[in-house]
Amino acid sequence: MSVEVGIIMGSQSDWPTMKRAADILDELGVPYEAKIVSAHRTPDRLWSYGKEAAGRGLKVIIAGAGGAAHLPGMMASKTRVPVIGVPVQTRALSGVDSLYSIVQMPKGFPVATMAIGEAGAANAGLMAAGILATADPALAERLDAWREALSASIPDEPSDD
Ligand code: RP5
Repeated sequence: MSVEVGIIMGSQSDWPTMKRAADILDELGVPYEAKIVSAHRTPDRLWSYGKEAAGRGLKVIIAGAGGAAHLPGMMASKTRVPVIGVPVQTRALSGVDSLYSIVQMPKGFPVATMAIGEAGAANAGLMAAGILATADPALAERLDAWREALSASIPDEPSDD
């Protein structure tokens, strides 16, 4: 079966954040590919990736970028494959720049925008798994179990430790 989730990011420096999405997909047994595709530094790569995404069998694209974060939106403009955007936390503006760059898409080209940083990347992995689980009962069971385990790990009361 072809890989159905593509994780793309603007730079190698985004990988520590985007790896949180990959970790979740590993935990849930969802195959993925991870690529560096920069809207500014490798625009031709972005164009080819978007042009070929649906034909290659990708079902969801998780796109993370920081600063002037045009990657998720540009990818959404080039493919009908759903794009989940992850605003990478930046030093200068703490990722608010990334968030605003990703979230304010014009009507017609949606990007499902997550929270800033690692929590957003992890949630992007969960969102991608949830989308695939609508047509994959075995994955749906694994995702339900993952969610139940998380709930079960939360203590009833706080401790001083
Ligand atoms: C963006 O610029 C990338 O997504 C990254 O978050 C940011 C900084 O990139 P580097 O200068 O660290 O390569 O395009």
